[in-house]
Amino acid sequence: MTTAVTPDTYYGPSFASLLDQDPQIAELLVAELDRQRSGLQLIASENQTSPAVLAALGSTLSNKYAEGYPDARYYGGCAEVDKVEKLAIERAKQLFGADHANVQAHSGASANQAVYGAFASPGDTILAMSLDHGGHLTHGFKVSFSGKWFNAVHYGVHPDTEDIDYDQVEALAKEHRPKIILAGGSAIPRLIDFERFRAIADEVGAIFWVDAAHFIGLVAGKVIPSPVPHADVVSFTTHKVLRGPRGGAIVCKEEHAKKIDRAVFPMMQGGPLMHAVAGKAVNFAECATSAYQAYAQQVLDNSRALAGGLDSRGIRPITGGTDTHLSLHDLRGVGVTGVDAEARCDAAGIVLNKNAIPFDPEKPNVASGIRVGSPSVTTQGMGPEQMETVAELIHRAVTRTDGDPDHAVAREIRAEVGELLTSYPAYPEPQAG
Ligand code: DSN
Repeated sequence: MTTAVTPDTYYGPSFASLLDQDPQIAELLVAELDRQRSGLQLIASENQTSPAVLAALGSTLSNKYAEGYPDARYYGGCAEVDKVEKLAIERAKQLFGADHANVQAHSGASANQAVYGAFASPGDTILAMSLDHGGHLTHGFKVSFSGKWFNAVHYGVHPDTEDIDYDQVEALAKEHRPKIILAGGSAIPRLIDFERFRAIADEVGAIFWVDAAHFIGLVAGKVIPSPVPHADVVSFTTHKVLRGPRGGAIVCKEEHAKKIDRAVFPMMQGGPLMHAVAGKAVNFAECATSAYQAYAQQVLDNSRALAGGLDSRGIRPITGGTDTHLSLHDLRGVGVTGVDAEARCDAAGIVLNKNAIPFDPEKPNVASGIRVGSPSVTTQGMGPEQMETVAELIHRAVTRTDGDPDHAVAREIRAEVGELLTSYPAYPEPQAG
C-alpha cells in the first residue's frame, strides 16, 4: 500500500504545514506509515497506537515545562497540564488497582532508572533475570548503567523446563541478600509466579520489583494475573501490548510513593513530556473498556496459535508454548540462524527479530532464535486462523529464501502478505460517507 503525500487521517491537519515547510521529513513520515502498513509486524514489543493517542502526542502540550507534580510545579501556567496529569494518574491507579502511580517516566529505561534510584545506592546488590535467558539490558547487564553501578547477580531458566528456575532465585537471594529482587524481561513467554518471588523477597528482606513492560497490557486487559498486589513496585512501558504512546510509568504501594516520585523527578528526569502524559491518559481510558479486554484475549489466543503453527512446522517454541503475547523459537531444528531468519523474513515482508535462546551456542548478534509477538496483527483484526497462515509464511521465508528481496519465493511470500493485509490493514483509511 502506498499512501499519497497529503494530509492524512493519522497525521492530522497540521501535516499540511509540515509538508509545506519540510517535505523531506513529511515524506519520511509517510514512508514509515507505508512501511507499517505494508508488512506483517511481529515484533513483540511494538503495536499500533490509536489516532486519539497520536493526536495527544502531536499536541501543543509538547511546549509546556512542568517540572514537579500537579499543584506543586516549578513553573507558572501549569493549570491545564495539571488536570491532564491528574487524569493520567487516576486512570492508571484505577486500571491497575494501584495505591500510587507516576506517569512521568520518558521510557521504560527511565522508569527503571528511577526504581533503582528509589531503592538502591551504587554498589548495592540486585538480583534479576540474565539478559541471555530473557531479561533486559537495564536489569544489570554489564554495559548498562545498571550493570556498571550495581552488583548485579543473575538467575536464569532451568534447562529442563526453560522457565524461570525459582529454586535458583531463592538460593541466590539467600547467598547474596540483594537490596532488590527484580522479575520480568523481554523474552519470557510464560507467566511469572509473583507469589513465589514475593515470598523469596520477604525471606531476605528485599524490595520486590516487577518490570512488567512486556505484559502489562495483558494485565490491563485482565487476561493474566497482575503483579500489582504482590510487588512493592511495578515499572512498565506504555507502547507494547498496552498500545499507548511510547513512554514509561510506575505504580507502587503507598508507602513507596514519595520515594518513587522523588526518584523520577528531580533525581533522574527534568521536565515531563506532557504531550506523552496526555497520550498515556488517553490510552489508560482506552484500556478500561470491554473492547480492549476483548483485544487482550485475542492477543493471547493469537500468540498461542502462532506459536503452535510454528511448532508444528519444526520451529520449536522455548518452554513448549506461551502464556503471553510473545513466543521465542529455537531455529536449530530447521538449521537456520536467528540473524539469517530475520533477514529472510524481512525480505519477504515479515518483520520480526532474531533473539538469543536460553543456553544459546551462538553469539547474541547471530542467535539461534526468533521472537514473535501478536500485538500488532491483533490490532489489525487478525485471529487464530490468520496466525496459521502467518506461521506458514514465516516457515517458508525462513526455510526457502535467502534474504534477497528478488528471490522468487520471497516475492511470492510478499504478494501473499499483501493479500492478507488487504483484509486486515494497519491504520485503514476511513470509509467515505
Ligand atoms: N527493546 C524492547 C523489546 O523489544 O523487548 C525492550 O526494551
